[in-house]
Amino acid sequence: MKTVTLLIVIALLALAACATTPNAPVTAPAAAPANTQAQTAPSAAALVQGETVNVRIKDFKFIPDTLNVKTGTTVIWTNEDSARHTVTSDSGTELDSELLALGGSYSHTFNEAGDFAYHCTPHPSMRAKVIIE
Ligand SMILES: [Cu+2]
Repeated sequence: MKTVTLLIVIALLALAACATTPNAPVTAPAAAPANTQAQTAPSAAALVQGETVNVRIKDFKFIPDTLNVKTGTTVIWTNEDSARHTVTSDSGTELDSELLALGGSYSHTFNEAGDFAYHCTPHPSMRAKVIIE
């Protein structure tokens, strides 16, 4: 009887060794992509929440030219033109960027509600506004 018990124990140990060995490589690669997804998910969620909104400057236009966002939103303007542009408040100093070269960007966080009309200093016909609710 002792021999049978020993054989069973050995067989179980062998099974356990076989069971864990193939499983280990399978779970390791599966965990890596899961971690990658977990890292990208929060940034995507932040964009959905509207905490950061992008405005493009392209073909001598602000796109969109009217932006409705909530208080606390950060707006990032990025110049896609080879011409230099600014983001400058029509009145007041809420928005006051440097001249933005191609690929340059300017960001501003709006902490108070209101309408913020702005323009481009070298091209006064470029007009747009941000409405903070
Ligand atoms: Cu301009």
